[in-house]
Amino acid sequence: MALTSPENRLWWKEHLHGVEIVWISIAFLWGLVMFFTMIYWHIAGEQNLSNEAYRVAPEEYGKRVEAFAEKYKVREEGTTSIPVVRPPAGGDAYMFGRLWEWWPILELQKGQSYRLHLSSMDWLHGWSLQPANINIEIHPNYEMIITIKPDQTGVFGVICNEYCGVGHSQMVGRIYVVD
Ligand SMILES: [Cu+2]
Repeated sequence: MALTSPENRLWWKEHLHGVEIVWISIAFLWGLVMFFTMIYWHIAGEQNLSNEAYRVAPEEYGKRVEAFAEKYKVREEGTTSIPVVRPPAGGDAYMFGRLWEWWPILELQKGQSYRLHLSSMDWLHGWSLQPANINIEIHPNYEMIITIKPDQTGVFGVICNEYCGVGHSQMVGRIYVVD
């Protein structure tokens, strides 16, 4: 009974029944199978993104994104004059999320790869690229970097998929992919 202390307190020296050994072995081996399946599927199934994460202060990240937008801006769009930024092919692209927008708009070239830096200025947001359905959680103080290579032209939407307040549903960004 569990209410009284066991006779033999050295539980790890207790005799194990054969059937217990079998169950423990099966569970352990199955755990190993699932662990290696995760690694295998990451590579073979291209299921999860390989990303890098670095610590960064939001103010500092914001300055880098603004400098990036300033340098490569090609035009402005909308009533809020949001810059459309065209980073050099093969280079770095930056975007941040904040209450309640994704900034700036990016214009990428099809077939070129980019290191896309993402972070939040204030709160937890979810960077969700549609319709490609690529999803990354965006935290303040962390800079996530994913390598992307757009394989089709078009207009892609970025929505926020982590509820972040009253403006959450209006938190829509954009990425253009051109030839
Ligand atoms: Cu959000």
